[in-house]
Amino acid sequence: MNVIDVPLDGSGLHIGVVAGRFNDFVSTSLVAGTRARLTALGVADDDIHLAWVAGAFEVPLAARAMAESGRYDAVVCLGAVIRGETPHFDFVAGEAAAGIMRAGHDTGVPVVFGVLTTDTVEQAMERADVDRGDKGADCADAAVEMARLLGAIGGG
Ligand code: INI
Repeated sequence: MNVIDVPLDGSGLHIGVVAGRFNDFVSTSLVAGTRARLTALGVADDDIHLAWVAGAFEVPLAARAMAESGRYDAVVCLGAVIRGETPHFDFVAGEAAAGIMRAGHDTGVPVVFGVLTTDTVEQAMERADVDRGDKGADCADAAVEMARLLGAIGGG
């Protein structure tokens, strides 16, 4: 069996990041984790472009615009939808997830899902904290891996 093995090497890649301002104390931590890991993987800081949007509901549209622009090898979507604080949790979280998936599938550009969906603020902070869950870093890994993988397969 031939395994398509891709290096986790971000050098030369251009990465878009979209972050929801809602619950910004969580999103800021996610952005920090993503940026730090992208940098550690060799992505030039100038080649990381960050767009803030109002909330998770707006993330998919901005991510799609970035993906369609042709300027990015992958797009990372970040945000936090916290059940305890919203009666329309399911709509916001569900539409964000579906829209982010569609943005990737429709454009062929990897669009990575880093919108936290939790019951409490504490759970969100635990997952976003760069010294604990560091979900932002996981998303950076996924973005670089998917960009390299699509390149290796020939679809990117
Ligand atoms: N947006 C979030 O990113 N997280 C939330 O928890 C949230 N709550 O609680 O409602 C939220 N709402 C805003 C939404 O994403 C849109 O910005 C707003 O509805 C305007 O379209």
